[in-house]
Amino acid sequence: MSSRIVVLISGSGTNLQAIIDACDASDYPGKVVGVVSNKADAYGLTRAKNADIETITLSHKSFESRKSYDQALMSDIDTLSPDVIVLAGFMRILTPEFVKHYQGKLVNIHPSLLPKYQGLNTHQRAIDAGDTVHGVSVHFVTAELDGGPVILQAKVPVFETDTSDDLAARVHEQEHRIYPLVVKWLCEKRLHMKTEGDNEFAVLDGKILSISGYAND
Ligand code: NHR
Ligand code: GAR
Repeated sequence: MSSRIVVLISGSGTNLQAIIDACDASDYPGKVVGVVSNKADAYGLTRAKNADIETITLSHKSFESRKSYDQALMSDIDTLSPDVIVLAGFMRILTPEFVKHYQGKLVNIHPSLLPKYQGLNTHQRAIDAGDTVHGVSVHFVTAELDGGPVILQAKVPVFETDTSDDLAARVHEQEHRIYPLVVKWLCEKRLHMKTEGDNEFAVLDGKILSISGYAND
């Protein structure tokens, strides 16, 4: 049975597009059944419409609190009966209640080699620090911002002449490769999040992944 994927976006949605494209393969174990944006002008909504995917726009600006916004977001998402929820450039921090509701089904792609550079502006921060290697991480979402267990990372070189945009473009190419792969593992139910006390782990095919995820070298 094909898994039902819901993608949350705030912007251009190139990762959404990579997942939509991957789902076109006849042997892909999931399909995108809905795209949810907190911004009405997100270009990703156009990508979804072009692919005949249902869209929902829910602006955080019409809510008094993060809690009430997330409650509305949850009920909208639940109308789509999702098996997998994918944050793809979704720019709102989610409440612990939201995260708990979708525990183990909710993943994010973050443009750094976590645990480095949690939060925003990651490419510029890597350049400013003089890093020669940068990259991207896919992780399970937990209440700790960008702190959930890493599933897969990809590395890119940083060149001396790089601007933040140069580096972002290089990282994006890798994002579009690794995100559809991780989503596939989730759809196939080969990937789980395991909780032991206060610690969480990513588990693939029954094996706990190292702190830098599957592609550890
Ligand atoms: N929510 C939880 N609970 N845990 C995570 O790991 C999350 C999350 C929500 C989003 C993506 C994340 C990233 O990959 C993400 C991970 C937004 C912000 C932020 O500061 C930080 C990290 C991420 C996404 N957002 C501001 C806010 O007040 C708004 C910024 C804006 O609108 O531009 O929510 O980097
Ligand atoms: C991606 O680079 C993703 O890693 C990053 O936003 C971009 C979204 O691009 N995510 C965050 O910074 C989350 N705070 P896209 O809209 O083209 O997929």
